[in-house]
Amino acid sequence: MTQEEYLAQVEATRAQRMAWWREARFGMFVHWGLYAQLGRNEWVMNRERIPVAEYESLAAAWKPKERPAREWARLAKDSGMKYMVMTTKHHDGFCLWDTQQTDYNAVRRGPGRDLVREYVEACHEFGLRVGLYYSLLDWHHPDGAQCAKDETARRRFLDFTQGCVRELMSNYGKIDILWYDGVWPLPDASAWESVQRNAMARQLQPELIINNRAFLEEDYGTPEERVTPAEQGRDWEACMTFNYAWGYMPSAIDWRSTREVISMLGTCAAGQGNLLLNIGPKPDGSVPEEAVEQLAPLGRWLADNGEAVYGAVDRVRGAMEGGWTIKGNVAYRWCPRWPGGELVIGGIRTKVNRITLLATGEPVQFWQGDQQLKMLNLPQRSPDPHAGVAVYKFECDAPPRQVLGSGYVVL
Ligand code: H79
Repeated sequence: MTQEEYLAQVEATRAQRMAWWREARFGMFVHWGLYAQLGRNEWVMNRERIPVAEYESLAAAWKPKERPAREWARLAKDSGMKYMVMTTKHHDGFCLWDTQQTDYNAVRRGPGRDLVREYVEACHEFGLRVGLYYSLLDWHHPDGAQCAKDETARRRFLDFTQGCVRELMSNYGKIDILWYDGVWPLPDASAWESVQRNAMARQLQPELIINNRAFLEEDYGTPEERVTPAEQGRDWEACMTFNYAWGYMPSAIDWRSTREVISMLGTCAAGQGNLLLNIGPKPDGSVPEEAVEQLAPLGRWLADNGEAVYGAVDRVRGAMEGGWTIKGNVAYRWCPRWPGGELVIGGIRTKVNRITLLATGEPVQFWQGDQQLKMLNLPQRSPDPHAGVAVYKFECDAPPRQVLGSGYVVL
């Protein structure tokens, strides 16, 4: 298959392949590997210049508990997440699956079992879509750096890379997402043989969704540690840490709050994107308590307010000011700051027929003038018991529009 044929096929099948993903909104990222034992982030081997042989000893020492992936998947499900993405190999090169490409893997070393298989089974058990993260960059493989300088090394390393991806796409049943990362040190898609590898992956997994981190734009963009929408028409997913570290790092003690995660979800839904929120499990696989603490109320909040979050949404930018998500003739007003008895909204240009509190369906009295809409007789305290973020559903006559601008001009 030529590159043109490949790209045409990817384009032609995208809408159908991405249908579930575009409605899912929220996924769990899991960074788990040897580095968890050091507890100083997933870049520790590079940042502390740990010799390969010394770092390798972590492989023999790693003894995770029984099937921690079930814990992650249960937590993801209860938190309102619809899919997961797990590191099968991070930049440190340790493979969490039963690979024939290297013996630096979880079956042959300390764990003595296939941690990717356990993860995939856990996703299935809890009804979650399955994503596999794979780092092209490899600090352990002898050709991982040499490949940039030596064609023989590059050939060996690419055979290794293609072999790894072939196994991941062949041995674990249906895989929903292939999440590449780390393109150092090769310069482009051609050097990484990305078209060949992705074409192979898609042949093995016809429904596969692939991210944009192997020098091909593929299915979606991946802003990291920022929630910035892509241009209209381009799918995107913000990958975000929970405590400003990807791998387990007990010293990283500032956790994003439930309310911050809700705010990120709002920005994603307003921009037709997804949120991939990370956890970095401990060496034994258990989830840091702080993550569970913030996710528990989030799950309850989503159970009440999911209609404003999941499913096909329209872009807010250009239609409304911030603080909304929209679907057709319906607008959802997110209220993280509670004003008390009356809420006044300016500049709504569409006739509003009905306003209800999304969580309960309880109608709200309101008055709509030309430039102002006043919601009346509201409670003094936020009616949302989970996170203090109430959502109101506005049913309108037409696709909602709000015009405020920076000046004060009565139109
Ligand atoms: O897997 C996570 C990161 O390890 C990986 N992508 C996410 C999903 C990633 N690889 N490279 N980068 C992110 C960009 C590189 C950032 C760096 Fe640094 C800045 C490398 C060195 C300085 C971050 C901060 C890592 C060490 C210090």
